[in-house]
Amino acid sequence: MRLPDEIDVHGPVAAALSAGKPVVALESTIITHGMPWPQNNDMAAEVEEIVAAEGAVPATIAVLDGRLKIGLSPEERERLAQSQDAMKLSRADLAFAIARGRTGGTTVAATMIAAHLAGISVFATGGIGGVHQGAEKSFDISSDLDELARTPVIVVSAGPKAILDIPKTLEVLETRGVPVVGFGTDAMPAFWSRSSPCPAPLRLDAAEEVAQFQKARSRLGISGGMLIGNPVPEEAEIPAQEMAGYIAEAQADADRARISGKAVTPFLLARILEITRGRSLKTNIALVKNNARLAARIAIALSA
Ligand code: PSU
Ligand code: MN
Repeated sequence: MRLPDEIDVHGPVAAALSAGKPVVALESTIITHGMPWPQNNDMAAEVEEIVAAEGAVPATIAVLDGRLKIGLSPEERERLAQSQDAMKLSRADLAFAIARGRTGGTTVAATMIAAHLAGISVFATGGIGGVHQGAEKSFDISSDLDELARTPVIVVSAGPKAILDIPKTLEVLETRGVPVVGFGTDAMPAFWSRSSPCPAPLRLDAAEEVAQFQKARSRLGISGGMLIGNPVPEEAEIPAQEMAGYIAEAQADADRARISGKAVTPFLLARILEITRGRSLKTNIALVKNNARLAARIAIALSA
């Protein structure tokens, strides 16, 4: 398949794709807007190592100086992690950054688009975007949800970020026809916490089962992505009742500072990091690593 001229596929990723070997896409908004330097770079490097140790090839996706990169060298990753003016790119502005020669981290939505273009069908992130608290007034609903409905990539997450309205996020996903699978759990995971009051709409317990489900969907011509909710490991969890207070405090600060649009999620994550004195960041790193491991296993099951 001939890729658009704007895309650069990193050598090891290109080799794996042409040999039909398992590849896992990784997003980069978590690097540019989700975590501070230098933990962002360390996290990104460790996540790639985990994917490789499982036997799949990691492809961190980002836009660097107008080039859509499918896989980064360690130098490129470090440059992105230190960049001060990186954009936060979603479906609306991915091509803008490319046309204007800009640099940016790709959100879940933009990473899904890029992964699908390159022929990658599994992707690991931390938590997806969704329906924000107070969305009935702000109309703030992440375009991650629409992308899950249209682009056939399996997204491995620790659930919707708990700063969101999780019941409304699940309702929108159901309306849009997106399967939401609790991995080894009956309760929908809530990012920093292993469970939320919402039941997981579907449950699977093994990577092979996820692969079989996605293969059945594609044989039936049911297009679109799938969301896996993989609970954060127990030892890294912050219980939901405890998180609720931190989230409410951060949300009140965001409201007072009139934060809106793309800035909301980065503001809340950074504020919660301050309020928990770094504990939320440790949990975030642990859950991303856990998701990378599962994504690699799913990619391997899909290619078998
Ligand atoms: N997971 C994390 N940290 C993050 C994100 C996910 O652990 O920062 C990013 C993803 O790129 C996701 C984005 O697409 O947050 C959601 O942003 P918004 O709510 O503005 O759509
Ligand atoms: Mn938003």
